[in-house]
Amino acid sequence: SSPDSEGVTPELEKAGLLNKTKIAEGGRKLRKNWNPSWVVLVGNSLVFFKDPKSQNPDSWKPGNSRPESSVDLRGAQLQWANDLSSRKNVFKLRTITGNEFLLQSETESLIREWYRTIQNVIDRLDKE
Ligand code: I3S
Repeated sequence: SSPDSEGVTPELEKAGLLNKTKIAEGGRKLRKNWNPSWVVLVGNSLVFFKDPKSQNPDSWKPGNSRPESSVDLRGAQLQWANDLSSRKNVFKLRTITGNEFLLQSETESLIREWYRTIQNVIDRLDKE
């Protein structure tokens, strides 16, 4: 990877469109509000964008679109969560700070691929 102002540019692992809702903030339950989100997995973070103009693989780079929010995957937990929604193909991501998100796709292969890729990052961080 090429150097930037932070030292090293993190590696883009994956980007794509998923449905997202935040269901807890710091352990406190929130009301669901499903929305499409452009999701970018880069370095140790999952970054969410809501602006449709962000839907390109470079959106996370400095100076491009502003993210809606960003999740640190260190210490995070993933689990399938079909019990938490009437939607199919849903998993829950819980951060170490107690923020919880549901991510969903109509396409099973696609959500499985996201689950696997995020879990790989979490596992890598656990070993550091
Ligand atoms: O788990 P819930 O509370 O049944 O989730 C549904 C509701 O949050 C609903 O909103 P209101 O009750 O605020 O109108 C949402 O529109 C639904 O999408 C939620 O359920 P799903 O099954 O889509 O996750």
